[in-house]
Amino acid sequence: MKKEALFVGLATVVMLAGCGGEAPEPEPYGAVPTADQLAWMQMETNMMCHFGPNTFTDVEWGDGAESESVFMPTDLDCRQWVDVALAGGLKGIVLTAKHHDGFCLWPSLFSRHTVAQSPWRDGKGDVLREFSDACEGRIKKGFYLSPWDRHDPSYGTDSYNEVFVNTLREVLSGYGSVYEQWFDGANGEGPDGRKQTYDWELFNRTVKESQPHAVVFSDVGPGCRWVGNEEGRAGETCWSTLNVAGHTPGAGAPALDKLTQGEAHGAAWVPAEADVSIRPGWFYHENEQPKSVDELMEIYYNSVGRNALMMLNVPIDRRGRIAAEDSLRLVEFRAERERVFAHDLAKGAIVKGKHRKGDVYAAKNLTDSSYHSYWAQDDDASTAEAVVEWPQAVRFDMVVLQEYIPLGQRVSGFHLDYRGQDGQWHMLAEGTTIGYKRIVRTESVEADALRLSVDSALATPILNRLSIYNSHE
Ligand code: FUL
Repeated sequence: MKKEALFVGLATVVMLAGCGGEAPEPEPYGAVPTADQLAWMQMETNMMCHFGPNTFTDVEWGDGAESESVFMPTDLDCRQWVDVALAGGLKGIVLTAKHHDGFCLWPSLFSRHTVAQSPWRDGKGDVLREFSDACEGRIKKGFYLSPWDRHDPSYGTDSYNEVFVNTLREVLSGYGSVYEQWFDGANGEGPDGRKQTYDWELFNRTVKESQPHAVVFSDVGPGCRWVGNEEGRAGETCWSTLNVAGHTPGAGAPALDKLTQGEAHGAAWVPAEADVSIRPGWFYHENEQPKSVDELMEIYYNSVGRNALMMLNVPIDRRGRIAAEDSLRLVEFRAERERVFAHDLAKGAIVKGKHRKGDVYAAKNLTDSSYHSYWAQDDDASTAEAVVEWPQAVRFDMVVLQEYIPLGQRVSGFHLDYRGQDGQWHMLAEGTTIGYKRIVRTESVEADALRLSVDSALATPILNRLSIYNSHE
């Protein structure tokens, strides 16, 4: 390089650093999601399917003594499951490869309680194969495996952990990529009342070896955690962080309210997954009916709207398909979500707010369509304020907020005010955590401005979205 060119280059660097320019990116705070956890959270809603001998014996928990011959779907069509999930706007499907009865939906070499011992497809069938072929290129798939096995005679002895890991390995290495591995924490009694001490360390290691990108669900993660109830309800306060050291799934799990709320400053990033069934039971029972759209919307607001992933179980019937009424309900559920969130009133409005030095951190990032642009404050801030203004008053009753979680979850208190027709500010709502997503339902108001105030935060607040809707439009 010529001497003059070097000088000009250096001068430019000095100039940029000295005046103008922008503040460096804020540092991440505390535990943060991995790329896989972030992609998982962005799915927002996914589906679970319970299917197995219980589907045919009409119970919720098989005892492992059921004859394999009961497993006899008359018209299995896994492509239909995928069609239904996609029509419902759900982004993945987790299938019960093995429930508490121990029956394997694939011809496992480590069990004599499997599809291979059933008359279905002359003992040559493999539900996991048909399921994974149906998902390929269309939707993400995952598996539920219950370590509690009421069939395996070794349950309750050390050797059972090895048996379980062998079946786990078959499932995770034989059917292509898996986005989520679902471990039920149930730990019931085996033969003679024996209890199993699960080797979670070994189970998690096995998942990591076969499916390094899979997010592992259990009461305490490591990928994501149980929300602490089976109603699809996260806490009003819901941190994606939790102190899991010293805890195990099942009896060793943290108290239920800790699972529902997470913990501020928790050392691990283990976001909540809110599992719930579209019907009263997890398995198909002819006399049960799916929940109404209103009930599903309530669950959606209480899970996705409170920083959790919604996992909606839709049972497979005796034909091996999703019943027409459930499928219709899912289409209606999707249509209702699309209706409510069709028109973001914050788009095109004027958004102002103090921000960290540099246009790249401005408040307008709250209303653009990019996930990775955000509104940030100086490093020492723990509060923030943004105002959205319209030239003419608008009516709304819902506000959606998102924190930029790749840099951690921070906000612990916020409130919203609106400026009414009297020109005065009025309190509209208040809340604690935001996290990946917070949906705030409010009274219906007419306003020419909305103000978001972050009142407290564990570290300087960083938000990437503020949207405003009128759900009664
Ligand atoms: C629970 C199980 O006992 C239920 O049968 C169901 O599978 C649910 C998703 O998890 O722990």
